[in-house]
Amino acid sequence: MQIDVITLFPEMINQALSHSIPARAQKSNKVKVTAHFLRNWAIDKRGTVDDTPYGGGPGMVLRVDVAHAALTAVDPRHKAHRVMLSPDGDRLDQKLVKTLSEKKQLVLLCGRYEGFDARIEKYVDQKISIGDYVASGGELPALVLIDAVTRLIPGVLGNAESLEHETFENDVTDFPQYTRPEVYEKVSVPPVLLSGHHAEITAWRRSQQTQTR
Ligand code: 4H3
Repeated sequence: MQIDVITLFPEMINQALSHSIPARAQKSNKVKVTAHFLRNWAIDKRGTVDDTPYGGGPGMVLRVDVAHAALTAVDPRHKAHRVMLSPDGDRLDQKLVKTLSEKKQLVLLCGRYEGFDARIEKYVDQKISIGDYVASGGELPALVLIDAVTRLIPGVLGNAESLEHETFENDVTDFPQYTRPEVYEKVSVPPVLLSGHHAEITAWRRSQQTQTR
């Protein structure tokens, strides 16, 4: 999968994806994330990408011509699924993450300030929100989306990180896990887990799982 991120802070994207599972996914060529600096499509040599809002009010609005030029440069034939991170978008849940993980290319458009000129909506396929709160920019929401999507791409997770029992897979929560010490501040590990009876352990774990849908 190819993921292109259009942002005023490309280093936020590159830095966050340089660790752990997302880093390994990129090294193995199963996913390639490219961060593009929105200012490269500025209207002038000063690097202008925004302007004051028509009708007045505080803050600055990102220009639609600049954002459209960036989208066209990154995805000239509109082959990609173009997503803008926005607090009023479709809520990101594991089902949407799964759908996104099956795309060949995603383009993620990250706003700052008061957001993009509303006319940008014509040039994106979907607005997505990671939850009902406002962040200072679209980058952190984009990173949450990238992390969740990337780990569903076949071959990205190793055996030790298998999706098999994970929450949302099979529509149930994961079961509680324990490790040493056997007793901590008078609280013991459930005895069944120390019993060595595999059928009983499996049954107990099932009893601990609840439906997610
Ligand atoms: C997405 C984007 C929250 C989310 C975002 C979310 C900054 C959108 C700016 C950016 C606009 C102001 N906040 N819940 N913030 O997924 O470009 O809204």
